[in-house]
Amino acid sequence: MIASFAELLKEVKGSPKKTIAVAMAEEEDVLQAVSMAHQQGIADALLIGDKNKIIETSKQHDIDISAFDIIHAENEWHSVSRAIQLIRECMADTLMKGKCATATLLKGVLDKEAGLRAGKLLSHFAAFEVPAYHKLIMLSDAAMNIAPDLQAKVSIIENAVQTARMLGIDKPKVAIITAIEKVNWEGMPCTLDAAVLSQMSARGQIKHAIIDGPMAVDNAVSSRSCQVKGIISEVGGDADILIMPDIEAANVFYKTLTYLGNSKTAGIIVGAKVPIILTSRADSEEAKFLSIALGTVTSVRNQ
Ligand code: COD
Repeated sequence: MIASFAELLKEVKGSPKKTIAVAMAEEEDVLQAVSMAHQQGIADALLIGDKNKIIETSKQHDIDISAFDIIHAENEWHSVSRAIQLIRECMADTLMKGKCATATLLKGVLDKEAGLRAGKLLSHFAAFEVPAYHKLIMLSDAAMNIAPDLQAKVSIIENAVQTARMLGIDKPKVAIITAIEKVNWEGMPCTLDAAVLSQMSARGQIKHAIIDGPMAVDNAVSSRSCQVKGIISEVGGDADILIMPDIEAANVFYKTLTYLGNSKTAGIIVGAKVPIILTSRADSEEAKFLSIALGTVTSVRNQ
């Protein structure tokens, strides 16, 4: 079981190298991250974007990109579609977002003819190493599905569970996060979804996980909170995965951990033909590097 990013890196360094197609690679942090991944034997890269700007950015920040092929693309959309095409032609194993907008990348991925759909819902999966928690904590969906309904939540859970299992967590503990631990069907309909998801898990309709909800974040990560509130739960205080009610809650949680929680972060889109390394533009070079490691390990284990 991978319980820290150090363990993730150890695992990925012992795995076969993968090739990343970087869409709109003319961004300093992205070039730093792929260069570091190459130096550490984790991944190779194809840099797609404005060739002059890629070279200029690398020179300006003294980044060694000599090992990578650069494929010129006229504009943002051309960069995204060319990167996706290279994956479809098996020239690369994972896709990475460079300077392009998230929505542009996702629209390219979702394109029915030329995209990377695999016949199921795509969702964002993030992992955090937080000093206050005893293992990695995983989160979905902070970046793709805006307001998932019950059916979409089932798919989001299945994607997250599958990814956690690739990290060696055989039966992840999943907390369905809401503001309270009881059902309030009128005021907070997400609590009703949480109760249904929990029961679906108990009856084996969602497999390979232990799911409990509704749960507030404190119940999910603190046994003491469960004791105080009289919650008896296998998940309480030991959750591996937090499923948020919508993108707003998930994104606020993601950014709070990143900026105020002294955490390390990695994020990818799962459910497509290949993992998509997708970080926020303001995320650190380290977050981009760790996301490459996460994307690479899931690519290796997905084979
Ligand atoms: N998985 C699989 N198929 C999907 C998904 C998904 N998650 N989302 C949409 N589709 C399919 C639909 O079934 C349809 O066939 C087609 O894609 C278009 O669907 P629309 O019209 O609902 O989708 P778009 O193209 O308008 O938008 C899709 C986005 C993913 C771009 C949109 O949901 C979005 O903007 N999400 C938030 C992205 C964002 O801003 N993230 C930043 C937060 S950091």
